[in-house]
Amino acid sequence: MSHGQFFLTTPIYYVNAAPHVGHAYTTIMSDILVRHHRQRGDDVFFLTGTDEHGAKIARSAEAAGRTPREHADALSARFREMDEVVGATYDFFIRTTDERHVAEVQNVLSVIHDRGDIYKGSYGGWYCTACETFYAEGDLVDENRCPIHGTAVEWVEEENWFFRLSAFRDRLLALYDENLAFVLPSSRYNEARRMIELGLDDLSISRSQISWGVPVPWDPEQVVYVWVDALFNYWTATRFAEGAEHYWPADLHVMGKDILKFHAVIWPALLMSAGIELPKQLTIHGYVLKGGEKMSKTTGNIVDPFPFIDQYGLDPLRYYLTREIRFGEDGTFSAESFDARYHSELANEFGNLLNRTVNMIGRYRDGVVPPDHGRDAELVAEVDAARDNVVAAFDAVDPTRAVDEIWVLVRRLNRLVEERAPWKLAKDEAAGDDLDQVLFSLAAGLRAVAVLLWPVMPGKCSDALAALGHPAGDPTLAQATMDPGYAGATVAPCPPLFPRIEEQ
Ligand code: ME8
Repeated sequence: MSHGQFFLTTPIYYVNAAPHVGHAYTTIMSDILVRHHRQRGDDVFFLTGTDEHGAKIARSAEAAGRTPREHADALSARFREMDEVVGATYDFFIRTTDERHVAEVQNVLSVIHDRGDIYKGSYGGWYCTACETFYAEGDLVDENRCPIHGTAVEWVEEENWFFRLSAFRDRLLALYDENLAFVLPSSRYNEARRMIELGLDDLSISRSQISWGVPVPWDPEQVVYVWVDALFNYWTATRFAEGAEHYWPADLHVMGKDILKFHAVIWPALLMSAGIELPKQLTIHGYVLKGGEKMSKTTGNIVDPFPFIDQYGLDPLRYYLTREIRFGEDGTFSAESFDARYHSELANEFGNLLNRTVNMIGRYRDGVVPPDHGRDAELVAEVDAARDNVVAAFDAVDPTRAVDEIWVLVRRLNRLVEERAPWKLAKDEAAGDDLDQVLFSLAAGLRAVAVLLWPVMPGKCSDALAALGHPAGDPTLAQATMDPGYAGATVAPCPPLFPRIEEQ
């Protein structure tokens, strides 16, 4: 197994409103990816944070009767709280109002300016403040509405500093040609490549009419366009977070499809200009929908994750999001499908099987995992294959497929218990070795399941491993095997992992 470095980022979220399931989704998927990499022995750096400058934040602060700084402090804290509630094991939380970030953004922009890639020009266009971006007339819906938020755009005209994005077309195309996996999934790679092929307009990278931002170093009357300020967070964090310098370039930027262009086109061009090494890969996921529509802080169509955590616990939410919403595609969050997966998959297929196994080992073998008589070679191969398939799914940045692979094993173990009926073997004195074997196979198979599933449900899988007599501590991938040395472990009966939830 390769041991390497793994630097993963989430988008830095706008502090215009409180987090919802959409943000929790990106952060949870990212957390699952980094936990898996830690299991493989990789040296992980997991970066997240908040995007705190720009007109969008200034206006929401005003509406809340606060200064932008007070507003950013209050809402950035809410995002940190979300991280804690969803179990995100980030290594550093960056805020773009951090003076160290501001200084680094100014330095790097000066480099781009010195290279001759920035010039002064005037610009007029339709601006959506919720997106913090200009739209071409043809992209608007209902004549003057933003295609993402459906809110009215504004005509903004000013003299700004421009980045020569158009000059990077060929270099960007070369990047895409050399690295066919630069953007995942391939449909998003194609979409980004098409944007570049069609030709790129230069990008206005400063604003004169707002003051809440990073001052342009050579023209402090203007502030840096919030997206440029924000994109650089991935790099600036490695400049000032303690011990983080060696992690650049990022291995994986994770994000939703709404911000593809910024990351797949503008970001690499800015880095090329600044002479900074490019990130290795971007992975783009779909939207978590509510009632068929994208959740959005701006439109208020949201699902609050916290009540689901209160009712079912955190790990079921992490599991549900991974399994129900195919990574890379849009998917609908609904209370009904949540409840159905909780009861049929978690409570019945996984939780019940664990309880039955532990109880049978208690009843028939005094709580000690019996020896492996080597009669289940097929299952040994299946567990090895499941582990390899999970690794391959994570290499392809597909946590949904990883869980699907694990679930094949869960169902296999459920069939095993029905086919071999240990309760019948227990009545037959001549079947002692057969009973040993099925109990060993069930316990060792479940142990492998809990190890593989641990990045998705760290709390519940740790409980399962404790019940199975596995030593405490974060499990490593190498422990997902049918190791005969596991025999002799002492199981510990536990309450149901996923208690039934009565409808309220
Ligand atoms: O765009 N489904 O911040 P943001 C899935 N500050 N993911 C969702 C989602 C949904 N319904 N809603 C939000 C910004 N997300 C910028 C980013 S990065 C340099 C700057 C997730 O608060 C998804 O990851 O609008 C999406 O890309 C991100 O939140 C947008 O968060």
